[in-house]
Formats: sequence, structure tokens, C-alpha cells
Amino acid sequence: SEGPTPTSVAIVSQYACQRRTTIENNNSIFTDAFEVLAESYEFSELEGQCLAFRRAASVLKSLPCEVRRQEDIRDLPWMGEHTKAVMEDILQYGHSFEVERMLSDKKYQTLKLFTSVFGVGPKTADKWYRKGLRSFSDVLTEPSIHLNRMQQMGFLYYEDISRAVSKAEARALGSIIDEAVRAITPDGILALTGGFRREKEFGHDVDFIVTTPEPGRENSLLPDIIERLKQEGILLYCDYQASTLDISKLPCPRFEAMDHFAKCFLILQLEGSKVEGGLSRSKEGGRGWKAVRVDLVSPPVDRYAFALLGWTGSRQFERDLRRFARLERQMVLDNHTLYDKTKKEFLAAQTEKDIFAHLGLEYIEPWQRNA
Ligand code: DCP
Ligand code: MG
Repeated sequence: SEGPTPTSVAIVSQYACQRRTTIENNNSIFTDAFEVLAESYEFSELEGQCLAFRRAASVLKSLPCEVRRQEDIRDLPWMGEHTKAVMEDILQYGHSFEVERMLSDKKYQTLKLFTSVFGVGPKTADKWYRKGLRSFSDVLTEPSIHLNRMQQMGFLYYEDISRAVSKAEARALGSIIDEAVRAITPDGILALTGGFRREKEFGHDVDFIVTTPEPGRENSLLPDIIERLKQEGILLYCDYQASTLDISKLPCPRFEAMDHFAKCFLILQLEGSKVEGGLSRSKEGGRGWKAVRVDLVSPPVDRYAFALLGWTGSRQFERDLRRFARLERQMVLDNHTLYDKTKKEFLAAQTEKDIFAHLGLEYIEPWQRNA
């Protein structure tokens, strides 16, 4: 019993971009609970509390093993009093009373239901709740409610879109988009991004970046792709937003939720015959296709690396990359650029590795960014 004292575990960084986080989560019992509370704070617009639970969850996701005792988290960053109390309940009773209470809370349940519809955010969901609406049929029969086109599609294809997209389905969509790009321009560049690039098994949509080596040509790329998908008869919905990029106004003084690249939010009709192993949804209804959400982003080629890094996620990883750049390097990172405030210059990048190098960070592979 006089053996050496256990060596302290490696220090866990407070920044997700200095941690390697695969899809293997050894602490989902805690992180699932945190996500419920984070979401409820998001509904109440309590951003600070929301972020506290998301940060704590992100730290636990990076751990190589399960947390078993309260002392296991002693040296971890972002473990606040509230977080610790929730973990204590889970360690002691197997579940958190606060989380259980939230899950059976009518308002939480209703906001969760409403925000599961494509085109319905927390604000709209709350407005509907305050009108006394509690179910989809309440919403759809309420005469004072006007649904926009995105929301109409969200309800129309709810059964399909609310079900997870599988890897095989993402791959099939990749081939469809690739074929369209190839037909338009042989030197087109197509990259899978979002959760599927991080090697997640399932996603809520499939995200791609498309561009071309010819500067300026990217402006007609998305409209051409959209036209082809329409010709193929598989375009169910398209919200196209032209580029609003003005290089002279970069970097943006405040981080904005959306970047300025041309992009489109689509719903595509995916034929079961194109998916290896078939569609992930059950065959009820008898139709051989599934409606799937697809996002395409089209940056100019000199912004490609920044766009790829910004759209690969995870959201928490992105947040911490920007926070690290700002606080540790006096740099501003967004989906378009990296600006060094000390040198007063923009730092160019051809690849994601260039950006990590500019930031003085070890390179983190996409599959290690599931923070
Ligand atoms: N993204 C971001 N901030 C936003 C929207 C997107 O940083 N407001 C980035 C990070 C995301 C990526 O874009 O990882 C793709 O967005 P998704 O919402 O599609 O998220 P994921 O692909 O990561 O997950 P999933 O589609 O499985 O829900
Ligand atoms: Mg996605």
C-alpha cells in the first residue's frame, strides 16, 4: 500500500480546439442530461446557463473513460456548482431529478416539439406556446397563424425530415450532388462537411461545400446545381441565398451566426434504390423515397479552407476555435478569414492545417472535432 501516488491525469484544456473528441462518448449519461438543461435555458434565452452546460458536456465528451466518482471531475474545466449538483444526483441515484422534472414539463415538451419542425426556431415556438397551442394539429388549425414556406415544408415532410439521415443516405446524396457538379464544371470542387465529415453515424441533414478554382465562377455554381436537381425532378424545396460577401468589410466586428457565402437550404427526394442497404426509415406509406435536408455552401476558392473549417463543426468546437483565437492569440477567426490584430494583417490559408498552424494549435482531425 506504500506504492507511488497515482500520477495526476493529463490536464484537460478549457478549449475544445485543444482537445480530441471522437464520436465515442463515455459519459453520455451526463451529457444527455446536460443537453436537456442547456436546451431549456436556450428556450428561456438564458445564454450564460445554456453555454455553461454545453461547455461542461463538451469536456466530458473528450474524456477517454467514464466518470465514476465526484473526484474524477475535480481538475476538469467548466465544472460549475449547478453542473456538479446534477452529476452528483446521477452518480448517486442514476438520474437527475431536475432533468426528470424538465422532461415532464409541458412547456419544455411543447417547445421541443415545435422546434423539431424545419423552419421553426425557439422564438416562433414560444409565440405559439403563448397562444395556448400545444400540438401540431393546434398549430395547423389555428386561423391566426401564417406559416412561411419553409415551415409549410417542415410540416409536409415532417415524418421524413425528423428522422435521422444515415451514413449510407449521406453517401448517396454525395453521389447525386457530385454528378450535378461534374456535369456543370469538370474541375468543380465538392467536399462533405458538417457532422458526416466528423464521421458521425447519423445527422439531421447533409452539408456540402462546393466551389471552383476559377474566381467568380462560384457565383453561378449553386443556381446551376439547383437547376439540374430541378430537372432531375428531385428538388422538393429550395431556399437559395446569394453571396453577401464584401471582402473589404472583413473581419466582421461581431461574430455572426451565418456567414456571407452563397448557400442553399434544400429538401431533396432521395430514391431508396440509390441507397446501399435501403432507406433508414421504415417503408410505411409504401413510397420508395425519403425527403432529406441538404445544405450547400459555395465560398470563393481562396476562402475554401476557412469555410470548410467553419462548416465542419461541431458547434462547440467552432465556438472555442474563435474564442481561443481572440483570447489567446489576439486574432479574429470567422468562416471567411483569420485576422491578426497585432500584426494588423490577414493570414491566408489553402488548407485547414494552415489555419491551425497560424493559430499555433496542434492539428485536430475532423473526426476528433466532435466536441
Ligand atoms: N455551424 C455553426 N454555426 C451555425 C450553423 C452551423 O458553426 N449557426 C457549423 C457547425 C456545424 C456545421 O456548420 O457543425 C453544420 O451545421 P449542422 O447544423 O448541420 O450541424 P452538424 O452537421 O454538426 O450536425 P447534424 O446535421 O447532424 O445535426
Ligand atoms: Mg449537418
